[in-house]
Amino acid sequence: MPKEIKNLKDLQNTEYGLKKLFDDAEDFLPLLGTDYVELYVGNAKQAAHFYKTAFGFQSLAYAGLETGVKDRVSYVLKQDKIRLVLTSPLNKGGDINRHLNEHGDAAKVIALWVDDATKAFEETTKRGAKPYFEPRIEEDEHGHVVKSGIYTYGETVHIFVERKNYNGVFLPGFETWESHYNPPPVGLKFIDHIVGNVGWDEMNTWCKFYAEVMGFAQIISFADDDISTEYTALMSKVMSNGNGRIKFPINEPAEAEKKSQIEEYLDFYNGPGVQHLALATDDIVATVSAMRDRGVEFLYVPDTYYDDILERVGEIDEDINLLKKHGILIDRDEEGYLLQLFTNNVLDRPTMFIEIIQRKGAQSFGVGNFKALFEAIERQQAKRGTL
Ligand code: TYF
Ligand code: FE
Repeated sequence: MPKEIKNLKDLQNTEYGLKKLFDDAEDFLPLLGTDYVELYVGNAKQAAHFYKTAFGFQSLAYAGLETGVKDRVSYVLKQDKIRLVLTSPLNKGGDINRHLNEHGDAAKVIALWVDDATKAFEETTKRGAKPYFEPRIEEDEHGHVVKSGIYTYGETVHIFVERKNYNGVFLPGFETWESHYNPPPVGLKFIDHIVGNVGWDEMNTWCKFYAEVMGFAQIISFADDDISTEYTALMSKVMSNGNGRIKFPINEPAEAEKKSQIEEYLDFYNGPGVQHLALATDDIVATVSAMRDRGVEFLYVPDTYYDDILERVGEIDEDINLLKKHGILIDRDEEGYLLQLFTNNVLDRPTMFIEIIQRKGAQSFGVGNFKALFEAIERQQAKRGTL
């Protein structure tokens, strides 16, 4: 069992660094990376068009009536290492329709790339994970994959994907999606982290789940003194796997003068679920400016944020006026700095949004921006009448 680390300083401290933390014990759940994220949506064809046009994703694969799938349709999009699957039901009834009715469009699956999906299932279920489905082989003319699945918070699931014996375009059952419409990428590279919102007093339960069931360690904690009450009402802890490729911050609502943004999420989502996907770029100004041109709406940050910014973050490589023009936020920690900003909700319900992040050394999550960020979120909440 990994030790708990309370804050980022402890992480830098080699004694508690991630590597050291996991050296002692064999990692019982080695994860190679995020395999894909699957969203259940009301209209996958139109959602795919949106993620291509606005976010620069490329057409990759398709499954549906034309490929022999009768009950659902899935479009798979790709940008560098990020794969997004958009799935809609084709008939009435069934679990996807029920899920859509309950949660609206939603990130249902966070799929994790593993070497051994059978062992991943055994190791996690014997530590208490609730099974989603048992290990199974899926095959076509390009080879076979092994998949298994477990539940995490709410109705969200992790699917383990073992693809070492597969060389098809995505997964068995999918065909290459040839499209004549191919807007260029905007420079998104990989998934940096995926955040879950859980219910009142449930943060520690789910951090414990990631520690005990999945062998993750806590790398950061934002408690009341950092962020809640004065500005917004939430607490957050970041869980990471052993190689640091998978980072899952977990938020819970906290009591404050204003209604917690997490509570608003829970009300509209009807329970715990994915709050944001953070997508990494290595040129945030270019990425954000392309996304703005293509219709993506970002949270509005007032110009005053930039008044004393250089005193707070010190020397940075970027032109501060360009950052200001695009509303990009900056934060520094002991290791370096990071640049980030957040879209407005990308769904009809005020549930999920996307973060764009560029790390320049910093391995933290932008705590210095929380005041400006949460005030911006609260302005949106006020417009919705949910503050
Ligand atoms: O992932 C994070 O921790 C940052 C900050 O409701 C954040 O992106 C935390 C909570 C939240 C929105 C952003
Ligand atoms: Fe984030």
